[in-house]
Amino acid sequence: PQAIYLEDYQAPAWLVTHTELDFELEEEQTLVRARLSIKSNPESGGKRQPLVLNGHEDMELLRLSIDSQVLDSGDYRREGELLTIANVPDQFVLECVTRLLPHENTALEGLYKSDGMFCTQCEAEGFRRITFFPDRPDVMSIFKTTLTAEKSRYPILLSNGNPVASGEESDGRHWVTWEDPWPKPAYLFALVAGDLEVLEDRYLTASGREVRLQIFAERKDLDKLEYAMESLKKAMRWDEEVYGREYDLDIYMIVAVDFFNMGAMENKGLNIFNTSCVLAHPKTTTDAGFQRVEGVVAHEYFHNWSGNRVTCRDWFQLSLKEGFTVFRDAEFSADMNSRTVKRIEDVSLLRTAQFAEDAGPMAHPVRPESYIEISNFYTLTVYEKGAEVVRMVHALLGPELFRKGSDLYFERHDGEAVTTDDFVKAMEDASGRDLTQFRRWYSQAGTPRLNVTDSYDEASGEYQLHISQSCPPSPGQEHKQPYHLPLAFGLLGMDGTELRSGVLEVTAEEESFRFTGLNERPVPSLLRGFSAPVKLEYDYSDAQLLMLLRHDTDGFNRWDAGQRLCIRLMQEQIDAYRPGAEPSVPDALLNAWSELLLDEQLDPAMLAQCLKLPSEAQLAELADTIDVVAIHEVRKGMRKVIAEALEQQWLAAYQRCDLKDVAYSPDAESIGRRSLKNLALGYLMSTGREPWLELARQQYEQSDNMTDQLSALTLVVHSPHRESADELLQNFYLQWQHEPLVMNQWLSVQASDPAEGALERVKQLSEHPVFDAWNPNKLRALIGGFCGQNPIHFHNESGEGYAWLADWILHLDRQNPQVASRLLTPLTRWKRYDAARSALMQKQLQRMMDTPELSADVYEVVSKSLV
Ligand code: BAL
Ligand code: ZN
Repeated sequence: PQAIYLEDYQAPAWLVTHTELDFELEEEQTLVRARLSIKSNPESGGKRQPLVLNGHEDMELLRLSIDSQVLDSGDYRREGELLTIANVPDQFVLECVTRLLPHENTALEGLYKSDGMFCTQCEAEGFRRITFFPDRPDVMSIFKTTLTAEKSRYPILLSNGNPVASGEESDGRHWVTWEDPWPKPAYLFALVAGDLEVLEDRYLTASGREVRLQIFAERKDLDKLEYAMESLKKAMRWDEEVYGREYDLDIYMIVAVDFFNMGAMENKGLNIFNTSCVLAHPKTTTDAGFQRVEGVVAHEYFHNWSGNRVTCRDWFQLSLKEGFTVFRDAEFSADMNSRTVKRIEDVSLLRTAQFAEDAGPMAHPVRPESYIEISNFYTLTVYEKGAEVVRMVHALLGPELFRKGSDLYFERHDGEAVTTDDFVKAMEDASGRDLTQFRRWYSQAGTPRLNVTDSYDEASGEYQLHISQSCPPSPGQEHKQPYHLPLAFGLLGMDGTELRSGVLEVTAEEESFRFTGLNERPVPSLLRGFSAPVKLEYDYSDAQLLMLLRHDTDGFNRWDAGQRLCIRLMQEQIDAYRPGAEPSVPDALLNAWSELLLDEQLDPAMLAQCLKLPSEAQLAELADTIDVVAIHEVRKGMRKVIAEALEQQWLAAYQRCDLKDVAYSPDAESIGRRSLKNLALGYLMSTGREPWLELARQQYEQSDNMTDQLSALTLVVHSPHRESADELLQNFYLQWQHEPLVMNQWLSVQASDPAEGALERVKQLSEHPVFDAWNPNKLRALIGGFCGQNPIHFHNESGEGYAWLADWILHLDRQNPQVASRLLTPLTRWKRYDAARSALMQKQLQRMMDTPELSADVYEVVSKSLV
């Protein structure tokens, strides 16, 4: 497989102004007739070039004609993924007939079948599996699509835009024609054909246009669509109010499918969603699931402007739409729920998974410079770090100028395919700010480190912050230039009084900031709200951290101070770990936590965040060499100490937050109460005492919602009470075996169970009837659950976990390369482990590397990991 480079970008030689597609959907095959109106691109350098179209090797070409003249095989060349026609006029109509086998399409890219319905996934390069086309995002075309299928099996026929004609044929088949008036790249094309039910609603836009809203799903899931509909309407209103963006078609459709590689897809007017990101019902969906639905529905809706109306010039610019849209959906969720809690959750993900990506072999800038397979670049770096970069622009410009910049961006580039540089330029032009140095955030990979020291002169009352920044090397980037970043801060007195606050703009490798008129040496609260995606180092004393945990006026930093203290404590014990050693927790921390637990004024959601120990994944990310056993044992031991020391407070918190007699609601306050309640139950269970097992069992049996039921199940399964665990697992299975999304949870809970014999259990589960190796959600639940959420067993020193994963990757690579490549991630981190484990992981990577005919997806990740 060959790498593609950003620096080789050239404007398309040919444009497709109109695309007409005709799909004959049948059980054994689908015939696609494409009629493309093509003209040469005046901006591509003058000289007439051959027409080069993309077309997947597996796609069968039945007929090709230019202006009705049929071409024979001597008139064109088909090589790999490319079809080249040397001599074409300046403007012409190309007609092409292809035969597809959707029922055999296990890669779930292009046209495929999910549970008997036809659906598509074209981003990034799926359209080339449907017909021959210049499949690149800067070729934008007006689409008209006709679908014909047997009416009884496929009563619903959908595509982008508006339905303009329909009819019936004598043989029981029917057809519908859709027209999308907005030019779009092929990656936004979609179709769906199936026997679906629909939830309908209406939305009145700010300018008074009525939009029909439809969410389609299988009949059995019709009762799980209301929350997505409410979320959609909220997102539509929010985008009008916050960004001045209205919806632009008469219909907005969402379809839920169970077989889907991603979370969801923003196809114009016809979003296709993984069921896990759209279906929600109190009985089957957890609070986290409800929040995911709200966030993803909003994300895909926001793409209508940040992605569809203004799209990417090429796939190196993916963060143009993804980073911006993640920022938009995060702000939406913050406005709908608790802003601080949302920030804590997002930063936790960034610090564990994105920082780990930045430190691994696949590290890349937010705007990558090369790729072999673009599917490998739908990453936390492009999405989440990309969103942090947009957040920093927001912080540097302030909300008004940022809005002015986004207005200018949308106005200037509406209908265009542009670059991240165009986005930054619009922000510069609207604000008058120079973001030249800031652009390094797009081109340099790695997580910068900010080292902060301070000095205080009592006589003059002058306080100085000395800041130095650096960024470790990453593949292909040995040396980094300094970044421009906003450092939000506060200076606090030891009693918690806020003496100063503001935002410093850091630009130099080393610089100092001076503050005068301070009567005492302040405690700095640095990087408030996590104002830049960096690792901040400042030598806080325990007393300072405890003060910040108690008093910081910035909620995020209050949480962060507590986390820093715990991390320090845990790291000391991890470094000194000996099997059987008893972990300890200093009284100062226990007293602070006790105080927090007794403070009934504190928001339970925030409190729950503050009282969670840093995850094993985060401790691993921070370690020089990851000691999975020490991390697991120390964390478990500390939990037990904290649980026992504060047992009565945990019980009080549990009782205080119990919403027993109140009907379930996924509002922020109730979610917060449930999160504290279940955290408290978790600590109580950590004591190992019998009454709390009874309490958990009681919660499992009596709860009216999945959050409480699943929390109780997980705690019992992950406890040493095997008999109860087996009993509840069986009970849960019998209750929910007909709900695929709930069964994913059932698999995950077992896959992440730290008890002995985990690998044997997941091997057995892979033979269980609920497990379906063709379904990405099931693969993520079981294989992802074991390899990502069960570190002590995946990293068992025998290396059997590694071999099991490699067996799966090699199997899945032939079936669904995108999913295979994703699941591979844990093995790519081999350099972070001790010599014995890293040798075993490397051996499995080498075994994959030595396997002939790897997909480009897996080849890229394996080969880069072995460097
Ligand atoms: N564009 C792929 C799915 C998403 O990010 O919305
Ligand atoms: Zn997106």
